[in-house]
Amino acid sequence: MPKDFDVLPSFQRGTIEIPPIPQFVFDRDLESELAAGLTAADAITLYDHMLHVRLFEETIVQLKSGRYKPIPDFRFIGATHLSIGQEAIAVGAMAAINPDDYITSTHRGHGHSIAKVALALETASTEQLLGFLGDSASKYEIDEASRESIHTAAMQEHLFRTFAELFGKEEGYCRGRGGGMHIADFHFGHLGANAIVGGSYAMAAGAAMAASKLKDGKVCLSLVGDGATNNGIAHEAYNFATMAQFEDGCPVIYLIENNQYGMTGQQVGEVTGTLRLARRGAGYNDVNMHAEVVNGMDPLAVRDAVRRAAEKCRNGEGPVLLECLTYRFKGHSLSDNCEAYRSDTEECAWMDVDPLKTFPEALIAAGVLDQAGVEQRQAAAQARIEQAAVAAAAGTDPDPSTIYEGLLADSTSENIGDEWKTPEGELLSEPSKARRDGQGRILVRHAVAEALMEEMLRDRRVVVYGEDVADYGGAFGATRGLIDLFGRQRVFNTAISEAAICGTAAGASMAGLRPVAEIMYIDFVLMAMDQIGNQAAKNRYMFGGKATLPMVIRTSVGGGKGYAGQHSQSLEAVVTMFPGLKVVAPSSGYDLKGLLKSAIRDDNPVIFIEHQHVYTSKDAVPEEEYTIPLGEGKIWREGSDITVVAYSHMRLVAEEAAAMAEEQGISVELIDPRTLIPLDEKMIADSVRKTGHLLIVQQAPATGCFGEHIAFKVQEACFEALKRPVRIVAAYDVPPPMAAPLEEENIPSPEKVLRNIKEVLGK
Ligand SMILES: Cc1ncc(C[n+]2csc(CCOP(=O)(O)OP(=O)(O)O)c2C)c(N)n1
Ligand SMILES: [Mg+2]
Repeated sequence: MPKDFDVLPSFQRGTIEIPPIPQFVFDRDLESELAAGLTAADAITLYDHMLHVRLFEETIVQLKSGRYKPIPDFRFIGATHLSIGQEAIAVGAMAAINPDDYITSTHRGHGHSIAKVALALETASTEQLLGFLGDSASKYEIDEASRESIHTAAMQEHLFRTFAELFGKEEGYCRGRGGGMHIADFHFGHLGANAIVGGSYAMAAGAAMAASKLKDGKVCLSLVGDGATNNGIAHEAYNFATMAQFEDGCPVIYLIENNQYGMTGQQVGEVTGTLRLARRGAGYNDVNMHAEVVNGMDPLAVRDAVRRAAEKCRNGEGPVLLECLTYRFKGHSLSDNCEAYRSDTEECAWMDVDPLKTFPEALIAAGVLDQAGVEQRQAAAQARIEQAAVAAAAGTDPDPSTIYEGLLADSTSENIGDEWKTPEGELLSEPSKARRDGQGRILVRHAVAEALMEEMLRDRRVVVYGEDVADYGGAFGATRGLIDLFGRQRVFNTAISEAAICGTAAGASMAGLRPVAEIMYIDFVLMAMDQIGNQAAKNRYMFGGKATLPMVIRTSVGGGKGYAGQHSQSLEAVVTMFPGLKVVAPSSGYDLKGLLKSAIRDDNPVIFIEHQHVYTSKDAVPEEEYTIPLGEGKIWREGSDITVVAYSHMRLVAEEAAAMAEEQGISVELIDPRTLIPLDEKMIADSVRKTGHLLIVQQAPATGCFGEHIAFKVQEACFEALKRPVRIVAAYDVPPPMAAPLEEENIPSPEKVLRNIKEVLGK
């Protein structure tokens, strides 16, 4: 597919001109904002919600100390990362976006969460308010005819759910699974707070990308700390979001809450080389990501900046980078009293510009409220907070028997019918399937492309991206041809940026796309482990079973090609260890196509492990529609003496060994689990009950491997059926070596498998 421009040699002398980055452009005060259209009621709303955030967190201070009088016996556990001092950002920003816009938040996110929902409730319709309240509506005395009455109840319920989450209660936003550092609320686009510093950077870009591709007009506001901006994922996400090929921009606003410190490391003068983090925007595109520096102690300035940013994003000019200067008045958490690393002078100077001091002063100066009015707002907010805290403390403790609830979605996109079908008019060429040989066989890598093509035709939410997957068709040709059919909107290259690839897939999947991302070699998933293990795997459970992540990460395993330590590993055990992921490792073209289609339709994150030796083999693959359910193994060969379990390429190796064994009078039952998670434990155990012997064959090294898990599950299920110890044929506990004799020794061969079959049988 032709690109818009060629990269021609050009060696013109000159300088790179970087446009200036504006600072503190907002030059209005409350009075001029009122004159320009802000209503007095809106101004009071800003104040009210800043109060809610402040008083909520001051309550936590008291709860932690055990001196909160309304619930004196309550024992508060969990993290205490308070944002006292930073309220102007949370409230100013949320007042500037739409109720259904997305946000991502941080470990210091109570304010974001309180403000996001509170501001959304302000403009929500009666129907939306009732929808938000759900069954909880019955707890409140509501006059159904009065929106105000319903709104009051919804706001109270919101504060209650927030406390309840912090208290680990079933009624909490995430059913007590997430706690204060992992609050999310999917009614109003809160995609989750993140306790991994920088952890949501890529997910925010992914959610924004989804909004852009689905053309739903949403933006994603991603709140990040100053400390987070130095993490690798920040840079990968900035680059991802600014890719020139996103012609409609990527509607993400990165709002850095620069409270001057990471935990204790100081941004200016210590852990970075720059005075302003907004300057980093200059590194990513020629408009500096529209970066600017904002007074984060002024809710009106933040509101103004985020408004302009959101408008830019909606106009297709995103992303935007805002640095809001602020300060946390408390320590990093309540176990930090700040003495070790900051001065009284500094603290006092910032407290002078405390928004909870300056904003009510401005309200009084502008005649919006008088002193009594301010005090009345404070007292009313305090009463709401107290009522919510007391009610939440009396909430329901989760029943331990529900511990698995919310881990995996049991839904798929199986029954979507034609709703999301790709319209023919959107196709750039005629869809065609791979040409079969006389036995109906195709190369396995063609089976990958065929599965992708079929699923992309069936569902326009399926997008394919990764390194080199577009014009080139992927390092192994598995995506070749897709771009000619679907265009660059749905098949696109990314930078070499594994964490961004996986993290954006997670974010995009939470925002309505069904991404299929490619990681060239499984060795490189280690670059993306936070995104896979801490984000994609956990988001559903941590957020109380409310998030759905229909995403697939396809990756390949090498080995046997002399590529050595970093291109030949079998790292399946690195991904099977995270509850919340499904893991598939097919060994034939037929299985691969059917399983990949199921993986794409599954509503859970699936790691789909292909094998480079399998790609180049041929297999009979029907052209007709079929899928294979995840979690079902396959018996490749029935036998009675020994069960051999092998997956991915090792199934083919084991097959050869089984054929040799048969010639020697040994009957092998060969099982390919196909899906590692969930594992078809029953099929394996039933077989072992029949044969009494088990050999597991894998390409990965022995220690800490997935084979050990299979062995454990078998002894758990049918120890009594085992006549001899289980054995695992594995690679040695070394990084894959390059030299051919070493590599051949390292990867299990049919001969080695046969030898082990005989040894297990005592022959
Ligand atoms: C990847 C990672 N490294 C370290 C930590 C420990 N930690 C938690 S919060 C924090 C400071 C984060 O600083 P910043 O991004 O500025 O946010 P702030 O706490 O100032 O709001 C650190 C180091 C973590 N949670 N995640
Ligand atoms: Mg900070």
